[in-house]
Amino acid sequence: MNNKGMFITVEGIEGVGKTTNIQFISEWLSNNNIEFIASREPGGTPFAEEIRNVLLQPRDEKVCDTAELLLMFAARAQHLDALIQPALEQGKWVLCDRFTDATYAYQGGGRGLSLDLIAQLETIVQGAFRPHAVILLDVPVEIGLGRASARSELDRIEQEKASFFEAVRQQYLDRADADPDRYHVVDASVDLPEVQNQLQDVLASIKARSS
Ligand code: Z5A
Repeated sequence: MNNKGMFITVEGIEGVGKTTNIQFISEWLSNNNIEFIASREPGGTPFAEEIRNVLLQPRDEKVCDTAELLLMFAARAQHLDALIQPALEQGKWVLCDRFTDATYAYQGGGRGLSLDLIAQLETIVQGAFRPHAVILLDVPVEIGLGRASARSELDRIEQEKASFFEAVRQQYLDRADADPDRYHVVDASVDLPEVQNQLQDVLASIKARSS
């Protein structure tokens, strides 16, 4: 896969502040005259957004873990083909709210599916393509869930127990530990201006690496 722009993903458990901080990152990119698009997973194209609705809608039927995993990658295949790769090839940066790290964290860490199986699907869908930088917003689970539940109704995955999110958070932290050049862990438990000070440093280092 050919890519000229930078592909940056933002990850973390629920309520960590991804939506809030993606707005801040978008402003930073615009102020630095970097042409970019912002997107999200699951979703990002009309077809992938339909898969998102199927995945997140609360329902009576228990969704089997493998079906959930395959739908995440089905949405991702479409998103990569129709939106992410074309934008990168035009030299744009792509800022994405979640990507495959979320699959390792939620379907691997949270659901307990095999990380090898996820890695195989990652190779099938992405080849060797990986985000250039992953910004991991990290908060203790009780803070994230407290913020998320104060804000809106919980979707199907958000209705999981705290132990599920502990495993999700741990998987994210393990992945960041294993690849410190690509992962930027930001303490998102502090006040928003302090979070954004940390983000500015991270963005400056990613920009320096891109040129
Ligand atoms: N999922 C998966 O399982 N596997 C996959 O491969 C992928 C996804 C790609 C998508 O949800 C769901 O899909 C997600 C994982 C799963 N499921 N769950 N559960 P999403 O990414 O669209 O939404 P989310 O994770 O549920 O995010 P969120 O709830 O929208 O939270 P957020 O965007 O991280 O937070 P926020 O809306 O910016 O902030 C939450 C509140 O906290 C809000 O009121 C803010 O004003 C406040 N906030 C933010 N920062 C601060 C600070 N620093 N201090 C105080 N208050 C703050």
